Amino acid sequence: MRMIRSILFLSAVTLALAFKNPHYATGRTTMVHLFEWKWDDIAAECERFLGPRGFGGIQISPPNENLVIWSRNRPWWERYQPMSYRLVTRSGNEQQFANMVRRCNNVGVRIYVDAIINHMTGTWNENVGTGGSTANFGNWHYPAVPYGRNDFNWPHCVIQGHDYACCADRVRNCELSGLKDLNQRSEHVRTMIVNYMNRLIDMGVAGFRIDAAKHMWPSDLRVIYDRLRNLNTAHGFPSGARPYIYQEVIDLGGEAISRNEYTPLAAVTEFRFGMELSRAFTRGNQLRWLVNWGPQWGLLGSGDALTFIDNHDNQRGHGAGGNILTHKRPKEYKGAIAFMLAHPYGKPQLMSSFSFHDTEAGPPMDGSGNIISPSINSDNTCGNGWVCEHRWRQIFQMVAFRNTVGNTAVTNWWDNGGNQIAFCRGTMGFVAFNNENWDLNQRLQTCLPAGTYCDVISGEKSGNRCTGKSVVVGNDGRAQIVIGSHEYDMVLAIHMGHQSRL
Ligand code: QV4
Ligand code: CA
Repeated sequence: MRMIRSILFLSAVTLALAFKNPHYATGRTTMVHLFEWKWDDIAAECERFLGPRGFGGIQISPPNENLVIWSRNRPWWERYQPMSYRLVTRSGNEQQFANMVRRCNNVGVRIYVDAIINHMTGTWNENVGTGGSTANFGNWHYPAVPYGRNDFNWPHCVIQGHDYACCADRVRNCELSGLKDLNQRSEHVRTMIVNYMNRLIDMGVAGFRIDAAKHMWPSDLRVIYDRLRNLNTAHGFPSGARPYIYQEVIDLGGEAISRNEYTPLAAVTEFRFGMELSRAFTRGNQLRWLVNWGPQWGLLGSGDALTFIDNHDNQRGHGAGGNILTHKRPKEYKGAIAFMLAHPYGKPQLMSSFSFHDTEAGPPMDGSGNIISPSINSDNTCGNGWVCEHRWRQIFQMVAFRNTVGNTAVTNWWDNGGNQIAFCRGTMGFVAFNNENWDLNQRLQTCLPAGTYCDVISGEKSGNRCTGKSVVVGNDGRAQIVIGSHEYDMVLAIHMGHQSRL
């Protein structure tokens, strides 16, 4: 009896953890959302930058066919209007997709697919997909899947703003801004979705972002997840590995639907994370309070949380929660990103954007709507309208910091009682932040062996010297740490990796 009970207990634990492992290559910790990138460009970026720099994975834009919306000049959000599960979009076709996944996996970088399985397109005047498919909106007919009337939720209704507070069933069974709402209790719908996701798994992807997960019943999602195949061992995954699944549930509190309904299934996007850190790094809160950052702040358990500062929605005022830091406030943004990457809580995701003024505008494109590739400048930053935050030194160097410090704990927390803080990660790394109007100039414990280290924020190691600040650690582990309030960045970071240690 006791044995049966412990077997049952163990299998419940394994089930709960099953979809929460990103299956990064050894020593990697961080993924980046390459928003609206083309597959060929991603493959090249894996080989020339992400692989060598130790990135763990990439969230890609939805790979399935979407409605072409010229009446709005091809907004970025047309990709959230599915026409079919054919792998043809402005990012590339099926062959280019397969090629990207193989080339990225070969250099240790995993691919995570943004899966839109809650709905199909809304009704529009135009009616051709990126793969040439058409639909009959009035009949809820999507022949390229195929879906028909019986595959959608009835009676027809549209989610109203106040539904989020009162009515979970309406949030899940009505349309999200007019997008035709699939019924995931339909056996045919389940089969079509599972076939789509399994095809991607066979092609070597490592997992999925579940778009609009809040708008689907957890019990239906569980059936779908359980039918997914294990990751493809021919792409280097261990046998028996389940896909990594992180569900988009925006839960800032006070709604009928809670993120806790989804954590028993798989990981969840933790939107409170970026909201709180944005507030702290814009001085809406003092950095010293971050001493107990994590669940004590009302955040999810660390293993359940996909963490980020901004995403493709809230960086442009879509979705929920305003005042999120983005690349448009670089000093504060890099501070918040550095804290995310230096602190052990959560599984971090970086945002990599195209620049925009118009919040609806699509990616850089030519007159025919083709996406223009990012160019790479001599200083390794991007051009042609691409921001490429992941190529900012202060950001990619902190990815290396996180990889180096591994599972070490936060120790030797120091603060000035306000907006200057510092801490060690075991004996592997040290980081300091100055978000005051005056300089930080303190002799602090770095927990590192005596020696000279290059600060990876103000510069980098070049041969046997530092292009930015050097930090000399004494035999007692202490070093003089200086971050002027008018410096370009508010962070200083040193660690045991070859990028920092002289
Ligand atoms: C319009 C009207 C509606 C009307 C409808 C009638 O606004 O009132 O009912 O026409 O046809 C676009 C337009 C929107 C339009 C809609 C329907 O912006 O005006 O409705 O299409 O055709 C992205 C954008 C949306 C966009 C959608 C589809 O953000 O603006 O809608 O793509 O193209 C909640 C959810 C959360 C969601 C978030 C944005 O809980 O799940 O809102 N986040 C995800 C994605 C997001 C995406 C979707 C979900 C939908 O991250 O990018 O929405 O797939 O918080
Ligand atoms: Ca729904």
